Amino acid sequence: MNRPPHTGQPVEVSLSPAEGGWHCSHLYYSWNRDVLASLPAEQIATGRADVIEALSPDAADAPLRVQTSIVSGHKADFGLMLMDPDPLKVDRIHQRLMAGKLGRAIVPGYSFVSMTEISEYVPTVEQFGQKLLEEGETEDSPTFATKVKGYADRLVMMNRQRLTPDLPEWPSTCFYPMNKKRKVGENWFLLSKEERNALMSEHARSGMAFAGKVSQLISVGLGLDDWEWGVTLWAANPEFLKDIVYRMRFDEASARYAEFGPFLVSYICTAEAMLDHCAIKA
Ligand code: 76R
Repeated sequence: MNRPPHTGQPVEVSLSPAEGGWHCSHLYYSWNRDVLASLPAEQIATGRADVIEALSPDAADAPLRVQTSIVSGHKADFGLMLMDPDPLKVDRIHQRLMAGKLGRAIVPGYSFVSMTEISEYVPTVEQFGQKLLEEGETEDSPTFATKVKGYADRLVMMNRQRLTPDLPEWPSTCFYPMNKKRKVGENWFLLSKEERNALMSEHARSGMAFAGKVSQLISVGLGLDDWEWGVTLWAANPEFLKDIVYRMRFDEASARYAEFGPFLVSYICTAEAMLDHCAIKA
């Protein structure tokens, strides 16, 4: 990329998040059946190959994460979740889809652009130790040191997973954008850090009750898109998606302060399986 001209202090120019995180796009598309019906059979056959190639997670220039899914309901026919340190690598998938032989039949629907990050509410090792002391542990007990060390080790893994996530193998996924309210009397951003910490800690506890059933990724849309956060959930069974979202409605952080955008539920598959499912055939 060309470096933009700048004046004053030289600044480091880079498109990759400085914290080591990734750009993340959630993209949703539908098929235009009128256009499909007008295409000659060989164009559909080569077009299918174009889509499969564009969405191949193994292609040399593919973003580091490429996930295709079949969307339930009328909001879209298929969805993509793409992640890479380079936002243009992510965007290129969209352009390749549109430039392929089926491009005219693919209708972009909803998109959400965000980045991975480590939330400011993840307890530090010190805060974790402090909490243990408040819960009755003593600093000289052998369990205290073991628990603190255990958390410090887990934290390294958890931070890596937040910034550069491995996508779970589970088949059901759900995405929705959300804001924290800024209303007179109910303004998340005017709460003290202590108040927000307490609410987020209640939130995290109810999330952890779903360990082994639901996995989540919170990506940030602040400054990048219309909503502040993107919530991606993966579940071993779609029923768990409803269960966790219902449960969290009762957390004060959600009940009082959360606002939600559209929900998109989908089922992860290969590009080929998505094309078959959508009956894209010559
Ligand atoms: O990152 C961590 O796992 C530490 C604890 C934690 C944080 C900091 C956590 C845990 N979340 C955090 C931050 Mn969450 N989360 C949501 C939603 O539908 C709703 O009501 C809200 C949407 C779900 C379903 C969910 C699930 N979380 C956040 C933030 C960022 C706030 C900020 O930075 O200002 C948002 C917007 C948010 C929303 N959360 C968990 C879960 C689950 C399942 C967990 C447990 C994680 C685990 O066990 O791995």
